[in-house]
Amino acid sequence: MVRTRYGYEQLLFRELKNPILTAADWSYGVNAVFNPWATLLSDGTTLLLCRVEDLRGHSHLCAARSEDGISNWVVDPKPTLLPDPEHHPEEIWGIEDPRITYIPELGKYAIVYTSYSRGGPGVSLALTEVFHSFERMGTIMSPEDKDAALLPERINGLWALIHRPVGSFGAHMWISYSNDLQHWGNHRLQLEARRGPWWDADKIGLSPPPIKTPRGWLVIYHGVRQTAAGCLYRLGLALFDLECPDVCLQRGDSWIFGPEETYERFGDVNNVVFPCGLTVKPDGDSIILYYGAADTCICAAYGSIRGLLDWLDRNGQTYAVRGPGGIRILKSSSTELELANV
Ligand code: BMA
Repeated sequence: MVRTRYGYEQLLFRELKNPILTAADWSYGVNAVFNPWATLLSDGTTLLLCRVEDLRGHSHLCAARSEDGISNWVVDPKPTLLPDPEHHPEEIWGIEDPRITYIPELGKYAIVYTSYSRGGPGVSLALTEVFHSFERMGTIMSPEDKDAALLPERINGLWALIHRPVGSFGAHMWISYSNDLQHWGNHRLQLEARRGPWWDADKIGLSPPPIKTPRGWLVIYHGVRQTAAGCLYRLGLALFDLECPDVCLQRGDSWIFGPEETYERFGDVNNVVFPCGLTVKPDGDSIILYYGAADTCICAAYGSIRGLLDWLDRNGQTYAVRGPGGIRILKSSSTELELANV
């Protein structure tokens, strides 16, 4: 077992060349590049769709491509997807943090992103086949809501969207269902932010789209701890049932990755690691996680799906189990978990 300098088990290993992309790699003037989504194209090229913050503070999305996923990036010479406030007023203050899912049934990628409206950040959807032209479907979740992604396949005949609305009872992860990708219902609380001093108290959100494994949907989520010195963004793990993704099977109590290196600790927003995408190697197990560091630059870290699942087995609490008779819920909320631990 490898331990980080803080003594906890290391599951994600930083690329030594981090940061792999910065604002200096863009041919037009930008303030910061961060929070990228990632995929491996059919020819093996890695494509990142990056959040790019311009010199007004508004964001758009821009693609960068690399043969090895680490170096020699070819960045689109102009923005790949700009806000379109004329037709979509909800994008007036920019578009941010894309989480993209390839949907085999449609033969298209579904880009779910934050659209920053005058009423706050909401969730929008666009479809694309090739990342050159985009079919916008508009807002699918009204503000305040973000950190959303689609599952790649229908669940019991319905599309499923994970998202993170903010309410007076905190910012928790929810899952909603739709039969046309436009109208959403059957809203269910999927994973609660914990409370008090927890690393994931008050505010959590999906990081990359869930990874489908034989044991369930593996979710890397971010937790936000508010401190007197500002927020700390760290990553944790949870596993959800394949057929009922609103049911959490396992969740880790501790974070698995947090800001440690200078490029994560200091930037426009200090102490942030924020992935929106990852690639899985042809072995089906090795991953490269792509994340924004300190809302300033883009970094990569290596891990393994098996390693993440093993860690959950050793360190996670079990919330529910699926047996021959169906799902048995053991604990229904993090609040009960807290009480059980007292
Ligand atoms: C979140 C999102 C991210 C950002 C993070 C830290 O709410 O807006 O885009 O990286 O805050 O500032």
